Amino acid sequence: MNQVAAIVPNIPLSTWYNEESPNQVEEDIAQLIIESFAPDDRSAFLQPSLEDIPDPVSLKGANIAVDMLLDAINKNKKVLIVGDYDVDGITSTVLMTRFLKIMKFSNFESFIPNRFIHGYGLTARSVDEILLKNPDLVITVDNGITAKNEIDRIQKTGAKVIVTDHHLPQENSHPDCVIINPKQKNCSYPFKDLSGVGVVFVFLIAVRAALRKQFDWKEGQQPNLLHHLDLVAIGTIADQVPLLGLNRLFAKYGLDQMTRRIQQNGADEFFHYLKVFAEKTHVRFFDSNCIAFRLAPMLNATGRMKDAMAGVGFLLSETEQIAISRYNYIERLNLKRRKKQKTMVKLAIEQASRLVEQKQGLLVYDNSFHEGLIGIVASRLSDQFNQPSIVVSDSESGMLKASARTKNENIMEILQECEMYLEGFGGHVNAAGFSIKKANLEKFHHCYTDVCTRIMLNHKSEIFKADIEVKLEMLTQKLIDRLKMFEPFGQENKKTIFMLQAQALPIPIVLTGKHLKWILKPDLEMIYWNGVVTTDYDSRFNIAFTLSENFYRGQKKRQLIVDAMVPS
Ligand SMILES: [Mn+2]
Repeated sequence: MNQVAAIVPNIPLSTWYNEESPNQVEEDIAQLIIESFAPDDRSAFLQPSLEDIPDPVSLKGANIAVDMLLDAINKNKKVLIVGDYDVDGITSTVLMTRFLKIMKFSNFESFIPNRFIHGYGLTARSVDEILLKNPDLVITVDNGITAKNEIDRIQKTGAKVIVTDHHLPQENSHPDCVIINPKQKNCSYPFKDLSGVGVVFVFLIAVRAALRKQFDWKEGQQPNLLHHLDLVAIGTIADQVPLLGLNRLFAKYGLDQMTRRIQQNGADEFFHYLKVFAEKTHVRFFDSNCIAFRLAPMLNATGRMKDAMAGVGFLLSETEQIAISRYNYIERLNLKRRKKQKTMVKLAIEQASRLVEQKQGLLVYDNSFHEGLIGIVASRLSDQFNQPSIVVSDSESGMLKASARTKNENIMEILQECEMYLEGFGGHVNAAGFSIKKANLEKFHHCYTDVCTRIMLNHKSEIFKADIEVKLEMLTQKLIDRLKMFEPFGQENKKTIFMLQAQALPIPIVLTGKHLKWILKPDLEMIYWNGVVTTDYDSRFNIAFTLSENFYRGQKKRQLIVDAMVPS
């Protein structure tokens, strides 16, 4: 963010601060933040309640899928759960598995395609593997919505298929089977943005309601699905779906539950993984950062480096001993992943540095790049160079695979303009992937940099938008405590970016040669990661920052984490 020309707050101090009632500052700020959300989303911050989970009767396909699953359970038919190799897919698979285990049903298996053996997702080779297992009923979780041909092939053997997914359906690849996906046509489930594991959870609510009719459960006998929100929270946060509405509810209650579980003595069935993870990583409470930066990368490393079933196995560990040995295995994969990633990032940055002066839009390729890590590396380039970034690798299929990331530009629009060189692409506004023939790479590269250069000419020197302007003396512990009501933070519920005008700053301490730290008060610090060193700290600055708390050696400090700093 070095090219920031000015910082502008959405809500300037003069529009909200009332000097006559300064005691209300925390409440006023909390109110401003609540009002920044759409009216429908506000209540989830005030009194979020699990009672608010909408009834799955409106979930299209759920009724018939419930009958199919209960029929399989009652007749002891062979059930196969087919997951996806990322954290959402892993937790979805584990949630289905836990449920069947609780039902004392054992004639099932789970399978996640191994990208090194079967390719990515439900490929022809995945179907070969599925058919070898002779299933009567296949349930896909977090995948399947675009696998029409593959699912046709499974159904031709007489097996039945239920697709549960949350990805966007495409008209020409829509499977011809029972589908549960809030994004499909004519589904009136009110909440559309569920993760894959969220969809499974809501489906299981419907299954349990049907079971309640079948069995005469006494108080306390029926399976309590709410005990399994740990998995829903992990998948929801890791998949970066908007953390609002129902997703926020799942994440908030799931994280609270996880924290409570590691504080108890011993672990209940299913939760050995949690205790072991917390002990090994010295985690004392769970928040979205802990999931996004510690647990999710570990679980992802299994699918990226080896086999996502190792992640499933870890989450299902039956004893503490088993959990420890599986943790150690996964942590080794994760270290391998980090090492490989470090080498890739270094190479990618070297290449990018040579390109950066020429045209807008970065694209790097090396035949040593690991296909499973190109997305992470593209994110790093986009963070560092603040430009659309594409990382290309060889792949098993012989085609090149690429991952693209942007911050301010719409990558899908950029790719559309160069579509003629691509073999297929898909994704979201700021993240996409595509495959391309090696012979087309150079032509695509030209097209892409031309498009980026044209688009980015329009916003050369940037205005950094902050949310609320405050004064330094407002940044109290009381404010930090009040803002905790907005946790967990994530997609579409980001930490508030404050802005303040500083008159004169003390000389900063330079940490490890590149980070800056100011001690503003004994318990208040300001940190600027990779901060730009200027010598003129006695001038006035506009500073954009988020507020944090830091615990170090038993001491609690308030921290301002700087996003941008501009002389005013
Ligand atoms: Mn997903």
